[in-house]
Amino acid sequence: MALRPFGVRPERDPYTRAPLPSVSVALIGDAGAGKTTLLSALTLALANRGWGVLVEFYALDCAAIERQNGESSSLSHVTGRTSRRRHLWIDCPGRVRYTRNAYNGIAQADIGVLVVAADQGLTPHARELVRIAAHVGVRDWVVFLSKIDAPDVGAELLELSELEIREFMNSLELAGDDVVVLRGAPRRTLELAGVRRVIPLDRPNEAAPLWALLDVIDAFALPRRDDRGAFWMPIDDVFARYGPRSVIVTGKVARGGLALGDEFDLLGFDQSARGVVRSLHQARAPVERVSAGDHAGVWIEGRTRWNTRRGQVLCAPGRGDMRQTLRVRLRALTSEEGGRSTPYYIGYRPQLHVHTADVTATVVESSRVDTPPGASRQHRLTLHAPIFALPGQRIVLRASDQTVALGEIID
Ligand SMILES: Nc1nc2c(ncn2[C@@H]2O[C@H](COP(=O)(O)OP(=O)(O)OP(=O)(O)O)[C@@H](O)[C@H]2O)c(=O)[nH]1
Ligand SMILES: [Mg+2]
Repeated sequence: MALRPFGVRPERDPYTRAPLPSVSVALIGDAGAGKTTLLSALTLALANRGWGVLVEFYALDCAAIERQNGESSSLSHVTGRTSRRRHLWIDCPGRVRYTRNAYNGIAQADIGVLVVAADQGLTPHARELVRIAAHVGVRDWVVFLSKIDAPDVGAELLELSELEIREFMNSLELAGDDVVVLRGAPRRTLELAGVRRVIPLDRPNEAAPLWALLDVIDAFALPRRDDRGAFWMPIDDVFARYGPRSVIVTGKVARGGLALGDEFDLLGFDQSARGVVRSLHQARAPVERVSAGDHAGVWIEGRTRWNTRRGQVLCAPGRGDMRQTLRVRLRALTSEEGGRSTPYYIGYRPQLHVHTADVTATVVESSRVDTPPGASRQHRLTLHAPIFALPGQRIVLRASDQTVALGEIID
């Protein structure tokens, strides 16, 4: 039995109605760079063409803590479309203490938009986030220099910021010389739209950088998706719906597909349960099937928010196993790269991030006793809770709000 849908009506939603390929785009940058404002302005431009629904700034940063502090703390997902693609926009928080949430958004992204405030420049934390994203597989980038209307921002400063960004992207082998750098003032665009929320026709330049951003995103080659393999999807969020003993879990399908009526296993953090898909959603509208690359919502009966959490995965029945020890290959970051300035040793206990999971890990064996900044090592890690993990997956080790090392799972 499929349940009555919640949220938008699919026949009215520009995203679900369009039979177009979809990509997910993460907005990444330091706190106060203007990501949420840019996203709101983008939805304004799309809404003006009937290609999306306007999402106001305060609807993106809507949690009490976000309103109080004037900054994003959790992820926001917004959908829209152009004539060529459907877009899932992910607004990542920029504050250092929310890096865990930003990481979660990065793990779902195909394309990155690096937002840099013209009056702030490329900060160390923005560099850290780009480095992490590039490592976990976000290779297509656009840069948006925002707040060009701020006082003291002149042509010279813009040129300098642009140079610095290109140089940095080159250092990560992200084709910094060719990356498109756009300049705009999204807040001004929103202000000009006034209460009627229409960008004035006599100010075509206001929306130009927004359309240029969409053009660049549509010009990237479509990411390769593995539709054929065994299904698995990391859970990024859990919502209580339809009563106390059922939840909706959301996440981006990593591999394979899932349809109504299919069975699945839910694994991770000491939980292992089997379920049946009774209701599936995409962009809050009901669908019959989702496949690799789609951001999906799956209704699960018989579970609660207390035993279902981010970092667990859904996978094809019997096709996933949980791991409590991992062999990994990694490189410790230097302090210039935002890493530690001193070595760490066997017994070190950082936080391991893999897909949307994060779990405390202990280094129990290492190819050398010490791992100074910049060194490459193989480690055996024991995890404090078993999680679903696959060989070849990229990992990030973090501790005390620092990225300590980047690597991958050997087995
Ligand atoms: N002058 C000017 N200010 C802007 C512009 N865009 C955003 N701002 C201001 O910059 C501040 C931060 O903007 P946000 O969009 O919340 O920044 P954010 O990157 O989402 O920040 P976090 O959520 O904390 O990561 C707000 O006060 C905005 O009003 C712009 O184009 N021009
Ligand atoms: Mg924000």
